[in-house]
Amino acid sequence: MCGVTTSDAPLDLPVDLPGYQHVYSGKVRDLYAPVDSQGEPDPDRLLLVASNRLSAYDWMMTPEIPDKGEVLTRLSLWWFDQLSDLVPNHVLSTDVPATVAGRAVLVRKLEMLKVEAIARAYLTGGGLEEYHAKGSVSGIPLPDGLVDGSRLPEPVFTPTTKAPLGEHDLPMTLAEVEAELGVEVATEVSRLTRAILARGNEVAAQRGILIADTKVEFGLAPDGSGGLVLADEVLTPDSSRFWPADQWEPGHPQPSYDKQFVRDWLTSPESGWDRSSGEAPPELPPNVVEQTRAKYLEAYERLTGERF
Ligand code: Q0Z
Repeated sequence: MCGVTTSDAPLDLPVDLPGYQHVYSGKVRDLYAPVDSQGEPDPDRLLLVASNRLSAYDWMMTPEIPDKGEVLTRLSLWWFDQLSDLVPNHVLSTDVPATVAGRAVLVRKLEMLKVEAIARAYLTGGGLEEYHAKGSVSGIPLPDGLVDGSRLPEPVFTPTTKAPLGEHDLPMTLAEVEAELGVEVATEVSRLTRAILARGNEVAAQRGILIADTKVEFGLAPDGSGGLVLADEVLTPDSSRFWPADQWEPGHPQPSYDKQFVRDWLTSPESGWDRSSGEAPPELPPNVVEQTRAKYLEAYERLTGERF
C-alpha cells in the first residue's frame, strides 16, 4: 500500500495535443512523442510536460497549484544553463504547443539509465535511517555525531533503483550500479551527480536556500556518441529537498521550502484529516494553495534573480 492515490480522478488529465501522442504519465509530469504526418512517433524526440499537480504524504492534492509546472520548467532550464560546463543536457527547444507553453520542453530521446542518481549534501530521510543503523550512507562511512539535518563533509552518491509508478525506490550499492552500468559509466554518474549538487549548493546558499539532496536522471545518446546526457528536470523542489537557509537547525526535521504550508495545514486540526486513516486528504483551502504557489515563485526568483 504505497501507491500514490488521488481523492478523485487525476487532476489535469494529460491534455490532448494535436501532433503529439501521449506516451506516459508520472505523478506530476506527462510525456508525449511528436508524431509525423503518417502518425508515426518521432524516434528521436520527446515532449516533457510539467503539470501543476502536487503530492504530499504520498497523496495527490486537489486543487492544483497554479503556475507550478511553468515555475519548475523554467527553473530546470535555468539550471541546465548553470550546469552546461559540467554536463550536456537533453533540451532541444522550448517551441511547444500553446496549450502547454512555458511548462513543456522538447527533448532528445535518450536511452535512460535504469538507476536513480541521487546525491546528498545534508543528512535526512532515508540517508539518516541508514546512518543510525550502520554509521554509513550507501556504504560510505560517515563521521560520528551527525543528526537530522547535519551537513555532510562532502556530497555522497546514494543511488536507488527506479521502481514502477506507485512503488518506492530501493537503495543500491555502488557495486550494484557498476554491475548495471559498467564501472566506467557508474563512476561518471557518481562524480557528475555529486558535482551537480555541489554546484547547486554554491549558487543556492548565496540566495538563502540549502539543497539537502537531489535526484537526477541521465541518459546515453542513442547515436553511440558515448557520453552521459543530463535529462528530465534538475534541481527543482520536486526533485530535491530545498530548505530555507535561515531556518536550518540540525537536530530535527527541517521545514520544506515548498510544501510546508500544505503539510502544516494537513496535519493541523483545521484540516480534520487523520494521516493514518487511509482516507484521502480534503481539498486544500485557497490560502494554502496561494501560499504554496508563492513559495514556488519565490524559489524561482531567489535562485535565478529573475522575476517569474
Ligand atoms: C523521462 C518522466 C513522465 C516526465 C522517460 N530525454 C529523455 N529520453 C528518454 N526518456 C526520457 C527522457 Cl527525459 C524519460 N522519464 C521520466 C516520466 C513524465 C518524465 F511521465 N521517462
